[in-house]
Amino acid sequence: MYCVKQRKYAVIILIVAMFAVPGIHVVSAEKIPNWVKQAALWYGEGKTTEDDFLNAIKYLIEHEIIVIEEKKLEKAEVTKKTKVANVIIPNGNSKMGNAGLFMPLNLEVEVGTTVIWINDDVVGHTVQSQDASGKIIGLFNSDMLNTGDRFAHKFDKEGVYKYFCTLHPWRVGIVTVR
Ligand SMILES: [Cu+2]
Repeated sequence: MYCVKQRKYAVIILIVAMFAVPGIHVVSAEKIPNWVKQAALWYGEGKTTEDDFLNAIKYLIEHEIIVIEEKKLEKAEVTKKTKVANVIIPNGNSKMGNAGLFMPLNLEVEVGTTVIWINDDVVGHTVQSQDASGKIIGLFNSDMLNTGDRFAHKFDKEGVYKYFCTLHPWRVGIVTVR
């Protein structure tokens, strides 16, 4: 008798707790099948096993009657996070000539991509955005990047973006955003 009472409380606490947790909510109470309600009731009365009761809750989650929003949020975050592309500033980038070009020289990305410049050279560089005539504009402008340093900029609009290094102004690169 005492045991049944305890189970009743346990069921009530469990159900209240489930609905109180942020991110978990019941889409429609009418969608809860009668056998699930019966399973909860029987479990409370000690007439069925814990497994049956847990299976009933599992059914509600699998059929999205109970929706756990955090799971969906995480998926959306992952999709956002994948839009990243790198430009390597390679060894020899400071020298004039065709060695040590930015890799890639013209990076093509989708709108919303975060571009990360990584200095792999033994000397420092900067990344400065330019207009078509070669003048520095304040769109994306790094500080001095020493070996191993990174600089990131997110591109939210289509366009062809030119940049160069103020220390080695012959060294230019392009980011094309589609
Ligand atoms: Cu440089």
